[in-house]
This record gives sequence, C-alpha cells and structure tokens, in this order.
Amino acid sequence: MSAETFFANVDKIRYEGPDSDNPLAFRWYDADRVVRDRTMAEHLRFGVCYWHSFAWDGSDIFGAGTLDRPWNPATASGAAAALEPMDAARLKMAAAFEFFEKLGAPFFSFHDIDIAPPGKTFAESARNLDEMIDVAAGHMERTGTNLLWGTTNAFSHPRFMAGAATNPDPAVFQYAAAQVARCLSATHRLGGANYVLWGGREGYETLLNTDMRRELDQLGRFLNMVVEHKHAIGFEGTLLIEPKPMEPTKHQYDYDVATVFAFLQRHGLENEIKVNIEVNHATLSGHDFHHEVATAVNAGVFGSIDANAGDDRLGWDLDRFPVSVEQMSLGMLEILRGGGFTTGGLMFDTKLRRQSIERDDLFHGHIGGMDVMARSLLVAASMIDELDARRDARYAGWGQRTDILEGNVTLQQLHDAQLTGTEPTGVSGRQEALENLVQRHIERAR
Ligand code: XUL
Ligand code: CO
Repeated sequence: MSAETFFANVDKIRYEGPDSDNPLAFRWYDADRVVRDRTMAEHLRFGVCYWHSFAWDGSDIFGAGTLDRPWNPATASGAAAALEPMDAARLKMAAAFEFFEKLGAPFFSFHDIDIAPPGKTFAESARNLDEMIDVAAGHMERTGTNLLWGTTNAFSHPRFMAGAATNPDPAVFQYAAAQVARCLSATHRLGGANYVLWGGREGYETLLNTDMRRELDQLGRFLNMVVEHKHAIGFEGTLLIEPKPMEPTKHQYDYDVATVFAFLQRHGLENEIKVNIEVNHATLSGHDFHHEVATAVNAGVFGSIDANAGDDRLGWDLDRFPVSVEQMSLGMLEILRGGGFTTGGLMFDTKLRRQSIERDDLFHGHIGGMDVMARSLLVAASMIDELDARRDARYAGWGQRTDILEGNVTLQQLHDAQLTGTEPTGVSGRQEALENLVQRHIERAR
C-alpha cells in the first residue's frame, strides 16, 4: 500500500529562479542559498500541516467535502473508504510523506487525531497513536522529514464542547490531561522540535454561566502539569501556546501574545512556555502580524509561526496560503530583529479553497507560500540594516540621558531641571519616507 503513488503528476520540486514560468518550481525558495548568517532552509524551517492538507475533505459548515483525497475514508473517492481505520491511517500517512518529500519541506506537524483514528476508549486511542507513531518514525527516517511540532486535538470531540482544561467538569480535565501526556510523549519519541497547545475551546460563550477566575486557574494548573511532564520525560523541545482571540468560542482566553504573556507570568510559566503566532489569528485579534512578533520578541517568548493569511473582507479564520510579500516582509523583519528561529519555524497551517479540488493544488498552495516567505526573507534581510540605523538615530538622545532609565534621577529633579531647561523641539518621524524605503526594497531585493 505504501508503494502507491498519490502525486504521480509531480516530480520533486526544484528551484529554477525568479524568471521561471514553471508553476511546479520554486522561483524564490533556494534552500541552500545563504542570506546573512544562514541558509534559506535554516532561516525559514518550513513545515506542512497534516490536518488541513491530509485530514480535511473540503467540507465547511454549509456543505460536504469536495476534495479528491483517495486516502481519506470521509471522501469515499478511493480505496480508503473500504479500509479498516488503521489501514486508512497508514494510507494517509504514505500520501503525506510522499508530498513532504516531493515538496522538499524539512518539517511537518500533526494533531494526535490527524494521524491515528480514535478508538472506543482512551486506551484504544492511545494504542492506535503509538502504532502510528512507529509508522511515522519509519517514514521520517526514510525521507529525512523532521517533526516541527505535535499537538493534541482537545476541541473537536463533543466531550470538549465546554473546553478541555477550562471545562466545568473535572472528568473532562482528566481526559484532556491524559491526551496531552500521551501526545507529548509521542512527540518526544519522534524528536519533535516543539509541542503546541492551542486552546481551541478554552474560553466561553457567555459569562452568565462562566466562572472566569476558576477557569483561568484550571488552565494555569493544567499548563504547569504539562511543563512538569515535559521535564519528567526529558522532552527538550519548546512548549508553545498558540494565541487566538475567538472562534470557535466567542472569547478565547489566549487572546493575543500580550494576554498570553501576562497569563504565563501570573502562573510562573514565562520561562517555560513561548508562543506560536499564527498570522490569521493576529489579524483576528485586531493586530498586525508584525506587531505580534515584536510583542513576543520583546517579552522573550517568541517561538514559532503558523504562516497563513486571512481575508480583509471576512472576519473569521480563513487559513489561506500567504500571498502578500509586503505583509510577510514586515513580519520577517521582526523575526530577524529577534535573532531568527531557534526551535520554531514557518508552519503552513493553511488550507486550500474548497474549489481547489485536485491533489496537485496542494503543491501550488505550498510552492506559492514558500516563495512568498522566501522572497519576504530577502526583502527583510535587505532592509533591516537601513531601518535599524534610522531607528537607532531616532533614539540617539538617550545616549546622553542614561541617568533616567538607570533610576538615578527623581521626578522632582527632572521638574527642577526643566524650570531652567530649554523647550524640546520635535524631529520628523519620516513615516512616509520609511514606507517608500520598504517599497524600494520590495522592488529590488533579489
Ligand atoms: C486553529 C489552529 C490550529 C492550531 C493547532 O485556528 O490554528 O490548527 O494551529 O491546533
Ligand atoms: Co494554527
């Protein structure tokens, strides 16, 4: 079964340069090209997600699945519909690794339920997961693909309708804890670089029935237990919370990076957990992507990125492949300012539009996304020194006033000095000139 080919029309995707017209080639992502201090592959650390690309059939809340996915029993378009769930899971995994290898993505990510079918009991689900982890280990070894992160789906099953860690029922808390313990261990076995916690339903629909203080304390205890487990099993990857303001709940507790950082500090977790910033979640929270990166870098909790995009006209999580070099260049600039990725990377938490029904569309989406991110890296690398010099010059006056921030002067002393001091005059912020500078680098960076 694993010898089957799902993407027979596509060979290994290669770099052909910006002048290529081949839609199945990279025009900007040249893995071994050195940009500043590292190769493009090392800067970008691309990952493909299992869920939207291999486990989703194209259904939405108004309609049934549309996608041609012969490995997915839900689509009934191929062999998988007649298979036992574990055999279907193996088929799906063969398709996924064929795709990772042909695309040349160094990493992938999964939820537990993406790769292993749920059993009738937790024990059976756990056995299924363990079995599929062994299968995944074989594919990883064979193809050289690595795991960027694993995560637990504690939001889809009806038991989680009122949350997982924040559920009013401790039995659900226990179930979620068991699931995270198992999936974190599985991630450890596969040498995962990170483990992500997205609080899909850790929020509320109405405050009329919600004890917010209690729920936040439950979440704090839950995450402390996850940290304890990480150390107990010797997992050396990074734990990441993925902020999102809403959807599916009306309000999600991990609203944005600043909210998550305050929560981490309150629960003594700020040195243990970082953030996985998703571009479309940033815009849903009313922030720019680059704002969220800068906030995380400043707080010392920058971890990883889910590289996708929303739509200005639609107020929900679209998970489109990134298409805007300007938007992504500003994000990449803040990533470079923060020193780049350590364990994190750019994970395509992206899904095709449901009319893009052919299997090969998965390649077009990812090739475009990788090229946009690679080009954005080039733009960011090309403009960072010029922008940083301008930014430093703007604050140059502080070089003479270290006494203030070092705490060697009082409010009264500043008052007394100002009585005889000169009146400050402003200097131009030069915003438009800087925006023109960004455009110049977008036009010229190659
Ligand atoms: C949901 C989302 C998730 C997380 C992992 O909006 O982004 O797929 O990335 O659970
Ligand atoms: Co995500």
